Amino acid sequence: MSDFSFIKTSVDEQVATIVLNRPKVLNALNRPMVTEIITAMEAFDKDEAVKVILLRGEGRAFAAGADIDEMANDGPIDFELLNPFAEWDKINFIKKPILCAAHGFVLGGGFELALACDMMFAAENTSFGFPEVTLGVMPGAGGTQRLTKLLGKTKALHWLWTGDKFSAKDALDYGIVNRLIAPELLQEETEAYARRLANQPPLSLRLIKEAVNKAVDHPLEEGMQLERKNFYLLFASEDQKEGMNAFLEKRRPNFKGK
Ligand code: DAK
Repeated sequence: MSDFSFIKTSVDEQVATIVLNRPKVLNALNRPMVTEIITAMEAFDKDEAVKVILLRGEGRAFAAGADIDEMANDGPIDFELLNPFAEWDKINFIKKPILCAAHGFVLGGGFELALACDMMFAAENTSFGFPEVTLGVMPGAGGTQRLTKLLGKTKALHWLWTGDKFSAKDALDYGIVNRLIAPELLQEETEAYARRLANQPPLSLRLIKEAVNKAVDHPLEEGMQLERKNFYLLFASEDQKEGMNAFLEKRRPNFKGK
């Protein structure tokens, strides 16, 4: 995967990293860049050597939003014909854990991309926000929905209506961010966490992800049924036998993802 123009990718110790790489424009997300991110995610999702996907930004920001230059002259028919949301929707189908290391600015579409990840770690100096309202538009790639599910209606409306930026501390208090980290340690600590997940049994991670996502959007009974199905399924895995035998034999398990 070396043919990318707007991202960089690498794999180390079963952790695949995707780096947003348009630092001169604070990683503003143009359409080819979004396609590259999704292409890389889908390839890593199928790659047996990868257990966890990590997303971060080069330069001063994670991403300061969608590329305003690119969309300034767009009309609704352009969107209908280009169908750009189809690309974004594909993130929802990635089965492996996706971690986001956020820093600098996490705005607009950049915030929507970060919220589409499973967990977010943020540098203490990060600013979050949805400034779309100040441009005469509104978030369109899940921002109103994901923010409201996390914050509740009244807080979400405040940030979406004003377009104000909020701090990393606010993001932590709202449950948007898992942990705040000193900026110089963000990459190292997020990678360490990713490696920790990479050593967990991969089938458990993916079926837990599916069940937890079900809890966000569906009634309890439906979620419980999926949880039970996934629970049964894991007893068909070699890793279940290995994990339980290792416990009984008082040794460390060697998980294979099978
Ligand atoms: N788009 C294009 N260029 C951007 C950009 C953006 N979102 N954000 C920053 N840049 C560029 C700046 O124009 C500047 O370029 P030069 O002038 O150097 O050529 C360079 O990055 C550095 O930015 P600044 O000089 O402004 O840096 P400052 O530190 O002074 O300010 C800032 C940083 C983040 C406060 C400021 O750059 C800023 O306000 N940026 C815009 C933030 C914003 O409004 N973002 C929301 C965009 S709307 C969709 C999916 C999603 C979306 C839309 C459609 N589909 C699937 C259809 C999402 C929409 C949005 O995100």
